[in-house]
Amino acid sequence: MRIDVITLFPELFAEPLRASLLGKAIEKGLLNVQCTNPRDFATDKHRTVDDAPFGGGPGMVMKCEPLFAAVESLRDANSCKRVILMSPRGRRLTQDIVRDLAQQPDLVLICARYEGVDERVSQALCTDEISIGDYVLSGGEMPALVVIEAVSRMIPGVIGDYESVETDSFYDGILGAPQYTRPPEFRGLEAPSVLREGNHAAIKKWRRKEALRVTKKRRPDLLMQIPDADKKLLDEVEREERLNRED
Ligand code: 4GO
Repeated sequence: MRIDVITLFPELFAEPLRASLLGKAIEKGLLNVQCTNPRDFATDKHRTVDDAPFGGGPGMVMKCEPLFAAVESLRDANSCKRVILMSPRGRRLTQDIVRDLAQQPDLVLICARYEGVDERVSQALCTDEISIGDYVLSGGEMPALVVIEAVSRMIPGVIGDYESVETDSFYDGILGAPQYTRPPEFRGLEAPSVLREGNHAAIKKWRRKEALRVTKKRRPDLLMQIPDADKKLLDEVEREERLNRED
């Protein structure tokens, strides 16, 4: 997959793309990330990329021309079918959106700075506007890195052991089950014995049940569309919780 990032600060991408899984994905040729600086497409002698907002107000707005020119310069290397503006006004990123983006052959991610971009950028240049959560950052670079990392791990071959993707939180819409490793007992805290007894059917059921338990406690909104098999397990969880309350 090819990802083009439009950013005034390409240096923010160097280290995160070198380390760990992303570095390996790039090394293996599974992922190609290229930064394009809109400043290189400014035509005046000061290389201006921003201007004062029409109507007045604080700060500066990123101009249309350098952003359009930067994206249009990619037309050969990138289909530009999905041009995504990272913005707190966007659709909130979910694993479903990540999965959809991971199916694309290429993506363009636009990182805003200052007070944001001229509205005509989101209107006529971008196909999507995505937010990584309800908070404001000084630029879209960290959100773009979040998208790159989330999307990359869904590309076959990026994570050697694909099974580990399938046990992630949100993989099938609910939170992940608790995990334990050695030692079996730490400062009086025990790892559940079922995980150490080698009964794989029992382990599978325990994990599913605990995943449902933690989801019910922390994110009940995610339980709206679980399959019937899970509803039975959730009933068991609820019965156990009632019994615990009684004694
Ligand atoms: C995206 C961009 C937050 C997000 C941003 C987010 N802040 N929640 N800041 O995904 C306007 C200028 C947008 C800086 C940018």
